[in-house]
Amino acid sequence: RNGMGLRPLGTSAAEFEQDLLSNLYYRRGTTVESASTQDAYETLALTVRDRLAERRVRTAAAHYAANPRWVYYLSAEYLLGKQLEQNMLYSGTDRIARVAMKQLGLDPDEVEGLDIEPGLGNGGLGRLAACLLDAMATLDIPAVGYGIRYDLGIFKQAFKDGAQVEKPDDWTYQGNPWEFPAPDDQQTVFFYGHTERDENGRTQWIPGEIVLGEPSHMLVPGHGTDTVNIVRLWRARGSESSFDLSRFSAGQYAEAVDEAVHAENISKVLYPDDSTELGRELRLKQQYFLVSCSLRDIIRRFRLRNTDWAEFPKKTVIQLNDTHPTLAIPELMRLLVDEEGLGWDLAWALTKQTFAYTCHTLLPEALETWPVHMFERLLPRHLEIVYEINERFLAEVRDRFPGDVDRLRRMSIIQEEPERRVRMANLAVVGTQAVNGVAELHSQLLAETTLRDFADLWPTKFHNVTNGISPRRFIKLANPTLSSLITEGLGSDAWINDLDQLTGLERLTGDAAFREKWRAVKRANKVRLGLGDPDSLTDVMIKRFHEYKRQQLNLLHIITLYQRIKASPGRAYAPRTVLFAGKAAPAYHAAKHIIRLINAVAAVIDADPAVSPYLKVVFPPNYNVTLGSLIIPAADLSEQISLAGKEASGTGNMKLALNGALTIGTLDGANIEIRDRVGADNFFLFGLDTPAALELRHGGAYQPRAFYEQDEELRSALDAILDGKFLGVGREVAESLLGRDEYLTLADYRSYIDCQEQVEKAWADTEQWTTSSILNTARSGFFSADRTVRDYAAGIWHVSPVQVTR
Ligand code: 26M
Repeated sequence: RNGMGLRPLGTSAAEFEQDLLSNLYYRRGTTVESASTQDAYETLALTVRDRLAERRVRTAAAHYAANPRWVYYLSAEYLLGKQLEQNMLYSGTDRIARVAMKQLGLDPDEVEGLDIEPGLGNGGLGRLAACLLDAMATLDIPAVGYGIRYDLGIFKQAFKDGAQVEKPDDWTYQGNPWEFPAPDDQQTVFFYGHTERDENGRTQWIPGEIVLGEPSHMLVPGHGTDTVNIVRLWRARGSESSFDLSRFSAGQYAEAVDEAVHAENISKVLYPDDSTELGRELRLKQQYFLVSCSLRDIIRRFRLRNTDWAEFPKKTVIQLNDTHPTLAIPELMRLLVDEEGLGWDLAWALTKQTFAYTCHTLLPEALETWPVHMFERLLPRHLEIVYEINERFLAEVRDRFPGDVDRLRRMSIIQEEPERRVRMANLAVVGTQAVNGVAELHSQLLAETTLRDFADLWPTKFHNVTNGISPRRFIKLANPTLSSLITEGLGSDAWINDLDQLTGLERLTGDAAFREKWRAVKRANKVRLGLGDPDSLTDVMIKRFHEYKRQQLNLLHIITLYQRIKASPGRAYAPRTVLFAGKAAPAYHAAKHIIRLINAVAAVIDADPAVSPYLKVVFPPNYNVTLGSLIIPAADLSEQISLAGKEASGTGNMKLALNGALTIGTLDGANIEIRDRVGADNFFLFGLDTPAALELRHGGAYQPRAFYEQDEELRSALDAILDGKFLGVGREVAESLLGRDEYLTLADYRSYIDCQEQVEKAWADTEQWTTSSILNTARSGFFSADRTVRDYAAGIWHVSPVQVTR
């Protein structure tokens, strides 16, 4: 019996089989003979989950006993990926579960196929949150992730006549076996209303709407440890008073639930934008809902073991994933000053010490600001607090830089012109003890450009923490055959939790048999993916569609190749499969035009027998963590071609390099660090660097037409689009490039085309290519999220592990 007085769950296939039968019977109310595949799936999930639940209970007990310093990760988005496979691996049941299912006559692949990915995020920022949770658990760091349980996740992408159409992602339609409801920890959230001062001069917020926050959590197990942390997600509910009994009694049934439905809209849907701020009130409401519920929960947990507010920052660090949860700063001030009665100065000192902020962008249009009038209507007390924070802050700036009004205007949390808005990034910098960018270049540019004034004022506040990825999900689970080969080559699987050990592969580059096996694995992964010729160069660009990422540059290369093949059909071209995958924000028309044009070019090439043996463009719809995990292991070439200075870090670049793809890329984000590590010989570099791009863009003299006129191949590619050669679509794309070309695509065209020729030459030398591929894997250990979390722990969080023992 274990510490809870329970019979421990078995570790053999026979015991697992018994537990499947028992769960099928008692938790689904059925038997193997009459079970549907859905019954079998839910039962398998519960049987796996049970094996983690015991670790979870022990983790909670160990954490309670230690009363440690906690990391609370606040994020509006999580892209956790499918849970079943991961939880089988982490609970050590992957093998026995499959044996047991076969024993019961169930098809494991069919049953596992019903597992659904929770798509509660847009892209890089949401997936990073999931990778950091994975690494924190693996490193035994006491942590809780807080987020929103959206009813509808990121939309499902389909193509109709080559154009993106969006469908709702009702991810819990069949239920969600991974979720633990926690109704006892429900919270109450206020909105609207007004403020009043009571007789003691204390401020009270009288709300105009009250909404309930209903928590549930999912398990976040560590790999190779007993730690199981949680991610707690909040769902909005109408409060009891929002049900209008008098209306119901009067027969107005729909009207009676109006208010409750309205409240529940808060967690209805994830906003599918990943860079432009729309300024919608419901989005602000979502942000405050997350913040209010999570802070109350954090304080509840603090109080289980502590009484003194002075201890709060010693026991708590709250990491803000971008500005989305920045309302937590004025909210903690409100709780401390209005509800707890602390003086402003003490409350402010505690607040600042508690928070840290990660910035994920440099794009000015991605910096969140909220109209003051909207902010004031929804959160009247928070606006007063923000004003007070701002006044005291500006006094400090005035002290340091007397007479510098322009600086005051730039640094103010309130933007005055052309309309009054609250600048969330300024609030986040002012209210935290540490600010970090997500790659070396990005952190440097933040301090020199976007947040320059703040770095002048507080130079030591600014940090870099280069992003990382979970080696468990992005190589062990995604690429099982390569993982086995690596384990065979290194003689142990310890590399999975200590990714620097991959350097041991370097010496195997000299082993012809190993290289042969390496190639065979890559080929088998292409066969598994099932798109395009497995012997062709598989050229992969997988990421959200955005003009700064420059999918259009890749497309211009494809058109150029197409035209070269058409012009000289006799030559021997190395077959290439170019794979795109990614979603565009539904309202981002320029990005959608690029998608439409890619699909048109793919169709034209497919229909042309002179070209199709050499060139194929594929665009599987609905890119998500699951599809990524299938594509990444099959890639030979990784396209990381953003305009230098625009991509904060990128993490797909790391996943692809780790899986042995060679990168063609600019000196942007983490590409620079990848190239530094894998070596310039194993990386295809092209394009303007950041200073050159800034000079060209802001020098004011950039004329995309000049590049068009000077470069015959470029002109011919754009003319083909303008002449309607690709089903008549995509003129908007060409016109935008010839008009403003915001992201200097035409300026980088020639350099990119020439670099792609180098790729083609390198591909022809199979053995050398394989060596480079192995070296990419061998030298990518730095990009483990375990290293990222260690960096946060040492430089920002100042937390240490808590061991969970038997
Ligand atoms: C904003 C307003 C309204 C609705 C949604 C948003 C929003 C949502 C997500 C804005 C930005 C969002 O994410 C940005 C993002 O994913 N940034 C990426 O972060 C990665 C992890 O740090 C980096 O690797 C990428 O370079 C960066 O683009």
